[in-house]
Amino acid sequence: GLSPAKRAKMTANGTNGTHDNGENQRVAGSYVQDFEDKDGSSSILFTVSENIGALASALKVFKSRPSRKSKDEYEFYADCDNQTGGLKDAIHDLKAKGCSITLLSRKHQRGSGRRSTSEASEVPWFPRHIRDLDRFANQILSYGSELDSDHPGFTDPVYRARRKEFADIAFNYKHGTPIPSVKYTPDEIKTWGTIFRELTKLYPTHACREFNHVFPLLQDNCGFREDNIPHLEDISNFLQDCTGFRLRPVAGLLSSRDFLAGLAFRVFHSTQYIRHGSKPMYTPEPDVCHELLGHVPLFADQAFAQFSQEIGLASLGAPDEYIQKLATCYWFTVEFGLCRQEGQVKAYGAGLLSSFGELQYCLSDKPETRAFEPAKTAEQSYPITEFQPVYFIAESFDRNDTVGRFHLQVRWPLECIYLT
Ligand code: HBI
Ligand code: NLE
Ligand code: FE
Repeated sequence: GLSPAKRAKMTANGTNGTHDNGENQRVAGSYVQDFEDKDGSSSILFTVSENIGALASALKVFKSRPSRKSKDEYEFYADCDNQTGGLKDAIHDLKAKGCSITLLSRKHQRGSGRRSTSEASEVPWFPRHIRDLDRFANQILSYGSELDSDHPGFTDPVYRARRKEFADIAFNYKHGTPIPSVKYTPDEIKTWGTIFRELTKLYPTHACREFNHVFPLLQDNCGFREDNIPHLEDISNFLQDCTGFRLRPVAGLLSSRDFLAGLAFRVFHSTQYIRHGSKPMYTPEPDVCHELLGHVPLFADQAFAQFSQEIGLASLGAPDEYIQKLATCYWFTVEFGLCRQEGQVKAYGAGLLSSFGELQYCLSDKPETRAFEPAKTAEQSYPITEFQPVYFIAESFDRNDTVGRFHLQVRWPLECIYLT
C-alpha cells in the first residue's frame, strides 16, 4: 500500500523559491548537488527509523523554512507510490488534520502520459494477474459519466442520469463476479431495435464470412434479437466456452494501454449503456451496440481470439510510442478493417459492423482504400468522431490456415512496432 514514510521525498520551500510545481521541476532537468541554491528547488531523500515520532522530529528541522502562503505554515512535498491505492484515504486523513493539499499527479506509470527523460528506461506498470484489471475501473477518458458538450446526450438530464447508473456498475465491478444485468427501458430497446434491424439487413452482403458464421449462434444462444438487448453476463459465459474470452463492464473509453492490456488476459472491456436515441446511425463512442454487434461475434472465433490476445501481450509494459502504433493498427483492423474475400471487399471492423451509416459508406466509392501494411498503417492519423476518410484492406485475410486467415496474424503487432 501507500507507504509515504518510507518513500517520502521532502522539499522544503524557501520563502524566495521560484518553483511552483514539482512536475515541471522534475521534467525540466537533472539534479545537481548545490547546497547554496536559492533560485531552484531541491529534493532531499532521507530515511527515518521505525521509531514513533521519527518523521515528525525530522520534519522539525524545516521549521525555519516557512511556506510562501503563511509564516506559520510549512510546506512539504511527498512523492507517493500509489500502485496499490490508499492515496485518496491518506489525503482525506491529512485534510482532517487541517493540512491544505495540492495534488500533482504523474501518469507515466500506466497511462499515456509523458515520461521524463530520467525515467524513459523504466518499464511502465502493467497488470500481471487478471484481477489487476480491477484497477482500470476509474481511469476513463473524456466521456465516462461526464459527456462532452456536443454529445447528443449532454443536454438530456434523463440520459445523463442513466449513464451515471451504468458508470456505477462498472466502477464497482470486481473480477470473478457476475456482471449485474440491467433492465433496459422501452426507449433504449427501441434504439437497439432500429440498429439491429438495419444492420442485420446489411450483414449478408457487407460483413466478412467469419462474422456471418458466428452471428446465428448469438441469436440462438445469447438472445440477440430486435426486441432484446442481450445481457453482458450471458455473452461473457458464451464467449468463455468458445474461446476463453470474457467481458468486463467499463464506464467508457479506456486509454489504449489499459484497453490493450485487458486483451492480454482475454478480457474485453465492454460498455453497457446505449447511445442516445436521437442518433442511432453513428456514434463516436463505444456503446452496447458497438460492443455486442461489432466486437462480440469475432471474439467467438478461435483465430481472432488468439490474435487479439497477441496484440494485448505485445502491449504489456511497452513504451508509449509502441502503444500508440499498436493502437493505430488496432484502429485500422479490429475497429475499422476491411478485407478481401473471394474477390469482394467486406467489413470486419467492429466500428463498421455496429454503424449502419458507416457500414454502407465504407463499401461505397467515397472513401479511399489502401492495402493494410502494419509498418505503414501504424503511422496513419485518423479522426475519431466522423466516418473514416481512409480504410485499409487486409489482402491475405482469406487464407485458410487459422492464424493467417486474419492477416491479422500474430506477426503484425511486432511488425507495426519494429519496422516503423
Ligand atoms: N476503451 N472501453 C473501450 N472500448 C474500446 O473499444 C476501446 C477503448 N479504448 C481504446 C480502444 N478501444 C482502441 O481503439 C485502441 O486505442 C486500442
Ligand atoms: N461508430 C461506431 C458506431 O456508431 O457504432 C462506434 C465506434 C466506436 C469506436
Ligand atoms: Fe471498439
